[in-house]
Amino acid sequence: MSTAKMPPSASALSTTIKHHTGKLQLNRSRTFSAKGFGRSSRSSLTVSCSALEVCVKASVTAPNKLGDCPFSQRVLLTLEEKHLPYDMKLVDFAKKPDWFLKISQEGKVPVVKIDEQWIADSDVITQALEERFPNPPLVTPPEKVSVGSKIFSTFIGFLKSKDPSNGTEQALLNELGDFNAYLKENGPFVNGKEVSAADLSLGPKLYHLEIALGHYKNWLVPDSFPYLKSYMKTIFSMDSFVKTRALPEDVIEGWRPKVMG
Ligand SMILES: N[C@@H](CCC(=O)N[C@@H](CS)C(=O)NCC(=O)O)C(=O)O
Repeated sequence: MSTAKMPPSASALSTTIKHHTGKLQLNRSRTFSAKGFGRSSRSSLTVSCSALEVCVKASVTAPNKLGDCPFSQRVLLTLEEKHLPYDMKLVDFAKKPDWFLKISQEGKVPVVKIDEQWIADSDVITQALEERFPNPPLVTPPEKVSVGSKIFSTFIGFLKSKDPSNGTEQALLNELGDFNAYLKENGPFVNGKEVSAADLSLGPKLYHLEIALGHYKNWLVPDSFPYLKSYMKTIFSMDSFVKTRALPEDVIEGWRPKVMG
């Protein structure tokens, strides 16, 4: 976990984009609305609060735009779905600024400042956000957390493969088929009717899969997986997803070294 302090202003090599429409909800025994302090039935206190700082990858194809990191999008989706205001700091990966390398020792995004501490890794960040800002809850029950968890690695295996018959496509089809069958029985989301943390992790990965395999392998998710296709359509059209998604051109550029290498 990275815990260094960031200087007050962002470096010339980064851009800050503000998303301040949300309110923070802190866990309390009573609920008061912000206006007039009327009581409501929920166990939280709603207060306006300063924005959380989040470092993400900058676009390589368009100035001052979010880049192509699925782990960063997962964190941004969590912030959006929890209605938390945030300032997005775009990090230029071609020349990572010193202030960023001080707060992220591995030089990786995302990193988020929570309670004056910089936290790295989307697993750790989303867990910390859930604990610090529990409303609305996005928890996926432990027995469902690993659903679809092998899709991303099998997608990368297939994307990188040069030999069409080496089994990597079939490995991906097996994972996607299992997930399609799971959604048929348990969907429309991983935890049933409501979006939860598992969907916010899987959604950006499936977005990368669709764009990268479409571009580099002319490959589409088969029609024989209708529940998966419908899942992808639903997640990709959520307001929070549209607001936080990478440009397709950036996704394509981001995967190019893996495909060529
Ligand atoms: N396990 C980490 C992975 C983060 C990660 O790999 N981020 C990539 C961008 S998507 C990165 O920052 N790579 C550093 C680099 O390419 O220089 C997480 O879940 O946050």
